[in-house]
Amino acid sequence: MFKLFNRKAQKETTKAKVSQGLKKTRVSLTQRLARVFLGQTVVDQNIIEEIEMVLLSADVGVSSTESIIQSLKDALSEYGELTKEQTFKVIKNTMVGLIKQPKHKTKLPKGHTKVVLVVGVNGVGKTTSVAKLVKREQLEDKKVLVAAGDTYRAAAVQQLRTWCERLDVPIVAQQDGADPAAVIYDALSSAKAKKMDVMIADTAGRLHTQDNLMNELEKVQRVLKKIDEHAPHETLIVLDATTGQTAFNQVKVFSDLIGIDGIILTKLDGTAKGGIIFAIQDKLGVPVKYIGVGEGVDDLSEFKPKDFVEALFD
Ligand SMILES: Nc1nc2c(ncn2[C@@H]2O[C@H](COP(=O)(O)OP(=O)(O)O)[C@@H](O)[C@H]2O)c(=O)[nH]1
Ligand SMILES: [Mg+2]
Repeated sequence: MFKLFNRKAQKETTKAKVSQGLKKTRVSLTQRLARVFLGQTVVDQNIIEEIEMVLLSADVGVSSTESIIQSLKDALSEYGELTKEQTFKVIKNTMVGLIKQPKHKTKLPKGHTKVVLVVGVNGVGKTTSVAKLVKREQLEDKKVLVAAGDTYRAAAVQQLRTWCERLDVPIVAQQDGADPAAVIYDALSSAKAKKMDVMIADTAGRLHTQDNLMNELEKVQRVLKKIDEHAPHETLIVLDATTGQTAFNQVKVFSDLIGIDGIILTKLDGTAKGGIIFAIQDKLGVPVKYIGVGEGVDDLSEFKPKDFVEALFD
């Protein structure tokens, strides 16, 4: 009962955090859209063009913007004129429709340890996201073990250790320069021996070359399969929403070489260009699974298109 209450309270908090985190994008988007309507109650062709500019400047992306504009044109020709409210409604509905929902994951058999591999370039928020994912699993009463797969920088293991101490979860780590595949392999063996529900592995974002990094991640995936042929069950790429277009190239490189199941889009709280989420879904076809809206462990939310769009406008 208490737990149920806790979870409900947690959901409310998360909702508020998402709304707070999207404030910059919301203010930019809605204020600029409202300005387009200043003194007018109906939409005509000129206004539609101005709306197009606002959407593009929020990084919604060319083809997503085109879809939204087409919906507005269709609605306009059907109804002759549109109020501001009707216009917002068309924009919101089209935005929700643009986002493909991830296909349902097959449930793991009971007693199986789920393996989650967190990848991405340096500084995007991988280690912080690992901590946030741990917290989410804990709220679901899952037992979690963390693997310190970023052995490239000394500070990386310490940063993860600090999080794990705070969250009170076991961590498997070795000295700097250790083979990440060996660390993560050990971590999964240990997680299985301890009957953990989930093992989450942090990884390095930079090596001497990109080829090195990809080879290393490939090796990690390969050795995990020696223990569980289906592992990793999820390879998630972390992207920094404030970096704009470069994020697209990162997904392309990682997904071509190691395969990606989903995206964690971080730092949405730090940008007015949260519209990038539409461009990502549209262009990459890789689902956004979580969004990061702050530096704390509670600042991660499952990405739900409808809630996201509501938060963008309300
Ligand atoms: N504002 C904000 N900062 C974040 C978020 N996620 C991570 N950070 C910060 O980004 C910086 C780099 O994060 P870190 O997890 O070390 O990145 P890594 O190099 O990919 O492991 C840290 O200062 C984090 O606190 C987020 O969603 N919002
Ligand atoms: Mg890190």
